[in-house]
This record gives sequence, structure tokens and C-alpha cells, in this order.
Amino acid sequence: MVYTCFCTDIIHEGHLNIINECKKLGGKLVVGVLCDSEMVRYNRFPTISQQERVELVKSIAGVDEVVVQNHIFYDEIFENLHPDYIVHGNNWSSDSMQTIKKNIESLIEKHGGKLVEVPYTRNPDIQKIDRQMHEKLSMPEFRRGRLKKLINIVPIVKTCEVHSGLTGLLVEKTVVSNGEAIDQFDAMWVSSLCDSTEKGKPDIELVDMTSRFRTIEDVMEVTTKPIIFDGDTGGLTEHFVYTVRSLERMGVSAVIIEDKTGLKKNSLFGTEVEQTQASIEEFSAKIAAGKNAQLSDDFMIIARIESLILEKGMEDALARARAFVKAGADGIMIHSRRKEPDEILEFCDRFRAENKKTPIVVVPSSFNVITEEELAKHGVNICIYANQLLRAAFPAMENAARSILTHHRAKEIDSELMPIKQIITLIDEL
Ligand code: SPV
Ligand code: MG
Repeated sequence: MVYTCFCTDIIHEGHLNIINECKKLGGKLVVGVLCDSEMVRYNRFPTISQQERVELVKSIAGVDEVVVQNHIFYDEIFENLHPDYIVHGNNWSSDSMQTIKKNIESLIEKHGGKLVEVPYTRNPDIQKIDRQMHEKLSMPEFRRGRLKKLINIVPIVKTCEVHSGLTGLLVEKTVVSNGEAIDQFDAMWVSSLCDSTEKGKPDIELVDMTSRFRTIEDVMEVTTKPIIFDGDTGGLTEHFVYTVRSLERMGVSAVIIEDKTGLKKNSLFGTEVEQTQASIEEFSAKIAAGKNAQLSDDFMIIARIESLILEKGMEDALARARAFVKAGADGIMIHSRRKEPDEILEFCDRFRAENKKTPIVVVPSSFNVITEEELAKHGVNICIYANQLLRAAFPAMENAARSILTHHRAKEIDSELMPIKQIITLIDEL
């Protein structure tokens, strides 16, 4: 038996070449189709459904059987199918491909079989198809609906803060691969705190929407992952309805608005500064107006509850969650600034006991001890790392500035900086 796995939504010359090489080995040809959850994590977001990908591969002449491969690693395949040959393109250069190769080799040692490497087909036509797929993924109508799909596909949507094209690229492209596991972020958060801080302004809804949208555009131009926008309080309801339409048109997947009113201050101040929570009625009306203005089905308006931040208690938080879901909210974000995650978990458990499906969003900035896996166990669907990239960048930049001022030259700091060769080649040209 010959086995190969495809994680693609388009069959091109390169794939047909692999099929040809498989046929040369003789025997039954079984082709795996990588399942959705692994596609989104390790490859790109599929533009057609898993079933459609199965049908696509079935339609290739010479394929005897198609199976769904449920994991990027081949353990299950070896255990269930005992293939004599694993055929794979020789595109092993990245760390993650090396991790996969290592996995196949260790399984061959244990179960037997042979790895057959086929020269990877690189030609302008295939490169063009790749670019077109990438383009398609970045288009508003494709990008927008991806968050809702992700919530159904992955255990928890891992979302990282971005505030520029560069940070967008970082979140888009960073893949960790430690020889055993491979991982990357699923989505991006355009934080009001980081967007404001990056512009040298306080996080008080001072940076206007035009400027916030400009940040989104910068990120969108160079990425494909879905975007969740921090909409602060949403502003006046009469303004919020326009914001919803603009975000939808841009291809943003969700806006999160918080139930505060008057001058908004950052939640992590808690009760140290004066902050006023909107009434349930007032905020429900804003959510309902936003949902009414929305034109596409896939955009999400997520209600953020500040009761725990403002020490109004668990019952108030739960009452608000019920009311905001009733008003049409597509998700609930619950926030806390405690170091321990206890109150967040209590909210999640109690909300989940009465509501099985409305997505829950959390931002573990202060309760950072909790892992994604634990959060998922308590029913959390989206975990947002809301400010870590900016907090990493500032001390590093300040350190460089101080070193230059101290030494009256840049030599001392140079070893801590990205090499010049790397910075000039960091951004690919078309
Ligand atoms: C942000 O990132 O701007 C947020 C999350 O709203 S927090 O800063 O924790 O309020
Ligand atoms: Mg904010």
C-alpha cells in the first residue's frame, strides 16, 4: 500500500506528479485529506469544506481510496493502515516540515515501511496558484466569516494582539515547532490599548475611528488571519451602527464592545479610576442596533461585561450576559484583573451551565497562569493575548535608546539587535 497526504483545496501539476510517482510504486494508493482543524493550524485556512476536499481527491484518476487524516502527524495512519510506502514532497526546509519528517521516520522505525521523497514541483504556474490562494484568503468576504468557522473547528481560538503591518506579519507567520509539536496563532486582536499606545495616546477612545481603521488596513494588507476589533464602548449607538457596517465591509470578523459609558478608561485600572457601567437596557439597545445594522451573516458583535472589573459581582455579570445574548450578542467577553482565574472560571462554568453555545471570550492579561487547554475545559472559545507584543517591544526599544545615549555610539547594543542583513530582507517583495 502506498500512502500520501494532501492538504490543499486545489489540485495542480505538483499533486498530479506525486500521484504519478505513487503509481510507479505499484499497489493500492490511499490518499489522506488533512482534516479542517489541522489544516487551519498547520497549513492555510481551507477555502472549500473538508467533504469537498475529499471529493476533489477522489476524482483524481488512480486514487483507490481516500481517508481523512485527523492529525498532522502520521501515528494514526501507521497504526490503522500500515502503509508500505509514505510518499511526500521533499519540501522539508521549514522547522515544521522537519518535525513532520522526524515523525514519519520514527514511525517507520517502529512499524516498518519506506519514505519516498518526490522532488517538489516549483514552477511559475504553481507559484501563481499559491499567490492566488493567499490573495483569496485575504479578501474581505472570505476573511470575515473565518472566525465563526474557527470557533467550530478548533478547541480554542488563539488570538494575538497586532497594532501594525509588522506585528500583523509576526502573528501571521510565527510558527513554533519544537521537534514534537507545531503551533501558530489563529486570529488577531486590534487592541484599543495597543493601538492608542503605539500612537502615544492614552486608551480613552481618543484615537478616532478613521485612525483605528487605518491600523486595520495596514494589518489586512499583509495578512490573511481573521481580525477581532476592540470597539471600546462602541461610542454613541447612532455612530456604532456605522462602525459595524464599515468593519464588515473591510472584512473584520468581530467587534467587541464593552458595557461602559462616559469617559472610558482601560479596564486594568479597575476601580482605581472613575468608570461607569452602562445600564443593561442602554447597552442591550446598542447591541440590538448593531445587529440590526449588520448586513452579512458572518460578522459577530461580542458584548464585553465589565461587572467583575468594576466589582459589581458575579450575579450582575451573569444577568448582563443573559440580557446581552437576548439582545442579539454573538458572544460574551468576560474580563477580570485578578491574578487568579477563579472568578473568570466561575463565570464561565455558570454561564455554560445555562447557555451551551454562545461563544465566550477571555483576555488573560492578569490571570496569565491559566493555560488555553484549561480555559477550553471551562467552555472558553476565544483566548486573546491582548498586549504582549507591544509590552515586549517597548523595553527592548528603550534599552537600545539608553545604550546609544550612554555609549555615544551604537556598537554596544548591536549584538542585541536584529542583524542589518535580516532587517533589509525581512519583508518580501512581490
Ligand atoms: C485592549 O487590549 O485594549 C483591551 C483589553 O481592551 S484590556 O486592556 O485588558 O482592557
Ligand atoms: Mg481596549
